[in-house]
Amino acid sequence: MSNTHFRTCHLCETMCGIAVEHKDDKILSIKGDVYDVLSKGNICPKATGLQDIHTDPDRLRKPIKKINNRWQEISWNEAFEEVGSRLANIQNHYGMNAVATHCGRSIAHNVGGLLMVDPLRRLIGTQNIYTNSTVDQQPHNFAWYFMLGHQFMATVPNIDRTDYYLMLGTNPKISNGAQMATGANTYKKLQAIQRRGGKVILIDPRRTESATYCNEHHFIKPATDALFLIGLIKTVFDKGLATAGRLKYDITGWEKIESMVSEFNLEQIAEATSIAAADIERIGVEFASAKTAVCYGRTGLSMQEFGGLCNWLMQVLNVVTGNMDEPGGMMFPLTAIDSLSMIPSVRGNYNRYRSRVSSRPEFSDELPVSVLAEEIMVPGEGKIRGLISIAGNHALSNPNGKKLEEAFEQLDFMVAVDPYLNETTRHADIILPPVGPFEKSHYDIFYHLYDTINWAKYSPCLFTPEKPGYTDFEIIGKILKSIVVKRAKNPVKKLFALSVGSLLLKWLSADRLIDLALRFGPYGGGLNPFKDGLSLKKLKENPHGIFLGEPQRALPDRLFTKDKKLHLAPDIMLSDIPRLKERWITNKPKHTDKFDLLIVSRLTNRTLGWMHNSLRLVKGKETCTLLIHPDDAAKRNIKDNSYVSVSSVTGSIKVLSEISDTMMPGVVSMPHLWGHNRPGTRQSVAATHPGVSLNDITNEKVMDELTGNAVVHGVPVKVEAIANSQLKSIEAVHKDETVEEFTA
Ligand SMILES: Nc1nc2c(c(=O)[nH]1)N[C@H]1C(S)=C(S)[C@@H](COP(=O)(O)OP(=O)(O)OC[C@H]3O[C@@H](n4cnc5c(=O)[nH]c(N)nc54)[C@H](O)[C@@H]3O)O[C@H]1N2
Ligand SMILES: Nc1nc2c(c(=O)[nH]1)N[C@H]1C(S)=C(S)[C@@H](COP(=O)(O)OP(=O)(O)OC[C@H]3O[C@@H](n4cnc5c(=O)[nH]c(N)nc54)[C@H](O)[C@@H]3O)O[C@H]1N2
Ligand code: SF4
Ligand SMILES: [Mo]
Repeated sequence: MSNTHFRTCHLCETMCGIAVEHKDDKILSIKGDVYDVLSKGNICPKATGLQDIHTDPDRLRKPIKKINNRWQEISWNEAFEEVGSRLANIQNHYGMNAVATHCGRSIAHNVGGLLMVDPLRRLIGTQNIYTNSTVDQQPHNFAWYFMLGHQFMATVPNIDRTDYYLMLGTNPKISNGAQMATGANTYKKLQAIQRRGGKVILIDPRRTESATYCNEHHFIKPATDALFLIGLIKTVFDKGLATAGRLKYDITGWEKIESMVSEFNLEQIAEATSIAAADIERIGVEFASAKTAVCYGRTGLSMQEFGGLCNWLMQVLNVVTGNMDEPGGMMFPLTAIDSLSMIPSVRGNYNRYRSRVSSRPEFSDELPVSVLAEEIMVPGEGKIRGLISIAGNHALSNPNGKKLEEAFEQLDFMVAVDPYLNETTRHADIILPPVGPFEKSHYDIFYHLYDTINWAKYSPCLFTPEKPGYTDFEIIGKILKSIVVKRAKNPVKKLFALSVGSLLLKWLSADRLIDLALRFGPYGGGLNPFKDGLSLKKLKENPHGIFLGEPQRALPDRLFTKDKKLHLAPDIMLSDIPRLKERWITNKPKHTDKFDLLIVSRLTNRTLGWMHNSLRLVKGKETCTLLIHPDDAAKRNIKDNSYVSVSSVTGSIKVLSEISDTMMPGVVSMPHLWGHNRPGTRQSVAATHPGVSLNDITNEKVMDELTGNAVVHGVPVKVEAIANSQLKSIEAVHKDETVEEFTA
C-alpha cells in the first residue's frame, strides 16, 4: 500500500504543492497537488528531481574533514568541536571581523537555516556578512527600504487582476515567476490577461520563451532599462496623465520626479535603449490609460549596472499612474507569519560601516559579495581568515568565481554547511551536511513575502533521517554554541554560554517558532485555545494550505517609513542619475572596444544550479550553449553547434554556439551555475554534464555603484570561432577535469 504526502516544493519561490507518493521510505512518484490552494496541480520538471536528491549516493550524510588533501568521515561531535575551536581561535587572535559568513539561496528555501540567520549574524559578531542577495536582488531591497522603509516590503504584481502587464528582465515561462509566487503557472496568467482584453509587454535583449505569451516583445540594449523607464515616466507627465490616485497625501517627492525626468528627451533615450521613441511614448500612454496596470521586473533589472535605479524607477512608474497598492497594480501580501513587523532588526540600514579594502557601504548588515575575494586576499588588519559558508555554490554563482576560489584556498579555516562536495565546498576543511529534502518540515517564511494571494501552508517531515540527522537549524545552532563557548575567555562566561546554549538548543525548534509566529501573526488567535486562529496544528490539519484572501490595500498604514509617507524621490536614488546620463548619453559607448558583445545570463527549464546531480534533469541535448545572433555569428565566421571562445577582462571560456535570431544583435546569452568540470568534487552525474561556468568571465570589479549588487548581465565579451585543430585540446580539458577519487 502506498501513501501520499503533501508538501511545498522548496526549490524556488513559486512554492508549488507536490503530492509525493511513497511506499515506506521509497518514493514512487512526485506529481502536482491538484488541491494545493496556490498551484492547483501545476509543477515544473524540477520537482521530480527531488526524489533523485533523496536517494543520491553522492549526497553527504555525515560530516567530512579534509586531512592531507583526502576527505575522511568524522563524528558530529568532533566536527562541532573543531569548527568551534578553529573559528574561535581566529576571532580571539585577529578580531571578530576575521571570520566571515556567506549564505547562498538554499538558505532562503529552508526554514531552519533562515531562522538561524539573525542569531548567526549577531553571535558571530562580524561585519563580514555576505549572501547571494548581492548577486541577485539587493537592488529590489534597496528600493523598498528607501521608498517604503523596509527592505523586505516586497511589491508583488497583482497579476490576477491587472489589465496591462509590463515586464522587464524576467523570463517567467522558465523561471516560473520570481518575487511573485504563482505556483508554476505564471504563463497561464499572462494568457488570462490577454483573454480578458488586457495587454502583456516584455522588454528583454533576448526574445525569450516568455515572449510567446506576450502581445509585444521589444529588444533592449542591456543596462539601459533605467532610461526606458524614465522615458515612460516622462511621457506620463508630459501627456498630463500623472496621478497619485488614492495615495495623493501619502507621497513625498512628486515634484522632484517631474523635474528629474524633464531633463531627458525621448530621442536620446531611444538611441541608447534601441527602443523607438514612438514605442516608448505609446507604451507610456497605454500604461497610464489602462484601467489597471503594473510594471514589474526581476533579475534582468537587478543584476545589471543600474539595478538600483531600475528598481526605483519601476516603482515610480507604478506610483505616478495610480497603480501602487491598487488591485491590478502593485500590491502587498499580508503574510501569516508577519516577519516584517515581528523582527525589527531586519528592517534595513545603510552605510553604518564600509568594507575594508574598497570602502563599499554596508546595506542591511551585508557587504557586496563582489568584495569578498579581496577581503580575504588583501593583507592587513581585519583580513578575513575564517569562513562559514552555508547553502551556496559561490564558486559558480558569484562574479569571477575562479578568483573567489583562489581566495578560499588562502583561508586558515573554512566550514561549509552543505549536502554536497561541490565546486565551493571542496575548498572547505570540514563539510557539515544537513538532512535530505524530505527529512525535515518546511514553512516558506521568506517566500510568502512574494505571495500573489494570501495563504499559508506547512509541510511536515516525511522520512526520519538516519540518526542523528541534523537540520540546518540544528547544525547552525550547534556551530554557534561551540564558537561562543570556545571564544569565552573566562570560565564563568564559558559555563554561562554552555548552559544557555544547551537549554536553547534543547527547547527551541523550527516548528515551535513557526507555531508561535503563526499564533501571534495577523491571522492567529494567540495562545487562546478558544479562539479559532492560525496555528501549526491548524496548518497540519490542512495539508493543501489555507487560503487567506486576495491581497488588500495596505498603504499608508503598512508603511515602515518614520513619517508614514511613501518616499518617491529619495536623494540617494536621485544622486545616481548623473552616472546614468554619463554612461549612456553624454559619454556614449563606442563599440570599437575589443570586447564588442555583451553577454547576459539565462535559466534553463529543467535545471536549477545544485540540482545538476539529478540525471533526469540534466540528460538530453546540451543546454549550456552560447546563443548568438546570425549576423554576429557570420561576422566572426562562427558555425552553429561549434566551439567558440568567449573572453572578457577576467578570463576566457569555451562553449558551444547556438545561432539564433531570438538574440538582439550585439548581445549573446548563456546559462549560469554550470561548470562541473573542476577536480575534487563529488557530484558524479553533474560531472558527466559539466557545462561551463559563465561566472568564470564575469567581473567582480564592476558592480551597480548605487547598491553594490554584482553585474552579471551585460558583461562586455569577445566571441571568436575556434579552429577545428584546437577542438581536441578543449575536449581533453573537459574530460581531464572530472571528479577525483573520493575517499571516506
Ligand atoms: N552569471 C550569473 N550569476 C548568477 C545569476 C545569474 O543570473 N547569472 N543568478 C544569481 C541568482 S538569482 C542566484 S539565486 C544565485 C544562486 O547561487 P547559489 O546561491 O550559489 O545557488 P546554487 O548554485 O543553487 O547552490 C545552492 C547550494 O546549496 C546547497 N543546498 C541545497 N539544499 C540545501 C539545504 O537544504 N541546506 C544547505 N545547507 N545547503 C543546501 C547545494 O548543495 C548548493 O551548494 O546565483 C546568482 N548568480
Ligand atoms: N528553471 C529555473 N527556474 C528558476 C531558477 C533556476 O535556477 N532555474 N532560479 C530561481 C531564482 S533563484 C531566481 S532569482 C529567479 C529568476 O527569475 P527571472 O528573473 O525571471 O529569470 P531569468 O531567466 O534570469 O530572467 C532574466 C532575464 O533578463 C534578461 N536581461 C538580461 N539583461 C537585461 C537587461 O539589461 N534588461 C532587460 N530588460 N533584461 C535583461 C535576460 O535575457 C533574461 O531573459 O528564477 C527562479 N526560477
Ligand atoms: S516551479 Fe518547479 S521548482 Fe519551483 S516550486 Fe514549482 S515545482 Fe518547484
Ligand atoms: Mo535568485
